[in-house]
Amino acid sequence: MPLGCYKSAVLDAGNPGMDELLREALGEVAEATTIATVKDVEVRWLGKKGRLTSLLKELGGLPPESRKARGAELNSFKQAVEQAVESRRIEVTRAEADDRARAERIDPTLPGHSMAAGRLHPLTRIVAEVEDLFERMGFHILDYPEAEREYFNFDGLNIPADHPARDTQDTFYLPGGNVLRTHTSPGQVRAMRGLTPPFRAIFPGRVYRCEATDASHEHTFHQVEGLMIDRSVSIANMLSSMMTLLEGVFRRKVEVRLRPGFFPFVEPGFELDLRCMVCGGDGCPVCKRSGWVELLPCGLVQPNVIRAGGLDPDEWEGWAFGLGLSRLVMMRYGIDDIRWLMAGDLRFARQF
Ligand code: FA5
Repeated sequence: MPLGCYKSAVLDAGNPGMDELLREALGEVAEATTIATVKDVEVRWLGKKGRLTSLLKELGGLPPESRKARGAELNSFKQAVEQAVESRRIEVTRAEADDRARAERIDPTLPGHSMAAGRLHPLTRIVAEVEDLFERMGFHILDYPEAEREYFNFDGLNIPADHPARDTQDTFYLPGGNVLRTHTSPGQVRAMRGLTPPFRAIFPGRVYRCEATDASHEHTFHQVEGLMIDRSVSIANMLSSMMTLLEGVFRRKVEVRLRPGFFPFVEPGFELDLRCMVCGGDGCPVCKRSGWVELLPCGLVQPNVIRAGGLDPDEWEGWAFGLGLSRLVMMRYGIDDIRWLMAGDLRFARQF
């Protein structure tokens, strides 16, 4: 039976007390605005200790002739309140769901949070370019340990035990006959032992030296070693590979100078210097006011090193270079202090 019928049935029963009560109950139901308050009203009227229950308890004390009519009246009252509570519960549940949906509404037209895009470190970029250049010239790209056996870092490279390069000022010694490699040259002996000649390879990597830092010196920096082993190699071929590298990185002709250089693992040895690109050759802290930057030592591989690599120096020759990659990056981007490269400063990295 619809609510209105119960209502009129009770209201029309001619009992002003019940009419009043029903109005009061329905008023409370209508005022409940949450599930919890609807429940409160239900308990207050229909619960075990509710007002209707106490009225029902009074039925037993009535004379039998009026008990039936009173019982029917209370029953109608009960049904009217129950139905009102149920309808109100449905309304309030819907209203609460609507409120929640409104509060949680997503507006897809609002601008999103912008994500900061990362950048490649300039060293990473140049390594990728150098690797690409040499790969196209048929070179292997190799990778060797940074924590290196003393043997490969020194002895195998014809650097005897009393050589100044072994001085503790230059080398970070590790336990068990190991060092943090001071250059990428240990890869020369490893490559000769690992590859079948003839071959050509480069090995880029991080190297460590226990030395004071300044605008062009770091304790941790990067080099790229180049090595070619064949039955007969030429200095001209070595120089042309190095110029291909430099002109590939700078995308133009560059000014260099070649002078003799001494390294126990090459003979003859050379130093290839680059006209300083930070000051244009006028002189600055990077080039130590000389206008030239030491960049690319090189030479023909010393026979003892070929031997350490397990090859016969009467049968095989080689050339090698050791590019100062960190300084190359400085020249390419005009960076006036090498210490920026490893500083981890985002203001620096964001410029590339
Ligand atoms: C060597 O390390 C040799 N292994 C290079 C070599 C390889 C010679 C093969 C012959 C044949 P040197 O110590 O000069 O050489 O370092 C090579 C280059 O690394 C330098 O020309 C310079 O560009 C760079 N370099 C050297 N020391 C530092 C440093 N502390 N900080 C930054 N760059 C450096």
